[in-house]
Amino acid sequence: MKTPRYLVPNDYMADPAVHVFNGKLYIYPSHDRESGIPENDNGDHFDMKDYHVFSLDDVENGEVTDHGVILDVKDIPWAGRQLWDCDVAHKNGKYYLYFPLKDKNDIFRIGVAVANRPEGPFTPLPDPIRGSYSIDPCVLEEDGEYYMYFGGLWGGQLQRYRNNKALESASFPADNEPAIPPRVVKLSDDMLQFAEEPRPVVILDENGRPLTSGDSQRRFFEASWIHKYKGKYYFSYSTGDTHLLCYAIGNNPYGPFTYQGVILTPVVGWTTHHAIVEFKGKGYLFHHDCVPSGGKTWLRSLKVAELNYNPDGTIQTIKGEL
Ligand code: FUB
Repeated sequence: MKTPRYLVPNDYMADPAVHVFNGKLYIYPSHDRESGIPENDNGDHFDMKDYHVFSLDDVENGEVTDHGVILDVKDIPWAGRQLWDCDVAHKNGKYYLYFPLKDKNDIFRIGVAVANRPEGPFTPLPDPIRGSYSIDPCVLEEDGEYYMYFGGLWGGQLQRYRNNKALESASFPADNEPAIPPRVVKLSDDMLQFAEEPRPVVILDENGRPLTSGDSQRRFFEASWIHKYKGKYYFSYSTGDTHLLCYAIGNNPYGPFTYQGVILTPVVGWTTHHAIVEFKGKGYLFHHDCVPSGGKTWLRSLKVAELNYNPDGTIQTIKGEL
């Protein structure tokens, strides 16, 4: 694949989660829209109201099928506002859509909706997952167990929690202290709850020390994704205000993970967010940028580029279009 490809040129879609189900590639993005809400650090302008699912058989040239709306905020009983980045997992013939949404008190929780097919429609449960908080869930299946990674700073509210308890007020560590970690948690057998308390995902530097809060070029901000390559676990994420997609490698789903480098340099827009998938023997980076909307940070467009590894398992950095 010579140049990256826009996948849904007639609408604004972002934050792709991508999986191969029944030999087809399915994309579950956020559905951006013009809300008229002014841009702020809280992300209020990302006021999304539904999800679509897309499928394709050939990443490089194939037609992208839009299967339409699979979940609408008006059908979620506990909804306040803002459907952000979701993910989907498959177990025993059912598909589980995990989505972050603010509840009626404006607190992000993670909800679940269930379908019999990857194309949905998905039926939401009446309540969010007990003990869930913050944003950007992504799910790994490993030997019949499912692990959810989640979290996001600033508008994603992760700075409001310590040891899975809500703080009186948000708190950021000093620059030389360990950065706020994303979280990982095993899901219950029925896929509808956490099976344990969420644990911190520790990202270490080359000397085995946790990345610090002041290390804004490398520390976690949001957009967790996890994939496996040659027996290793690759945890990738966005650095938020420094606009990089980075990755770290570990030996098991709980980590720790050791920082390796940049996957994608900054793109047009503020957020950067992705999914990494192998399909028909090739690696791909699904992501978004704001080139088609002329740089409006809340109107993002889905894109795919080829992703390649070096012989030592490191990822070759892709240059974002600026
Ligand atoms: O789409 C809303 C938020 O923007 C996502 O949840 C973040 O990861 C960022 O892409």
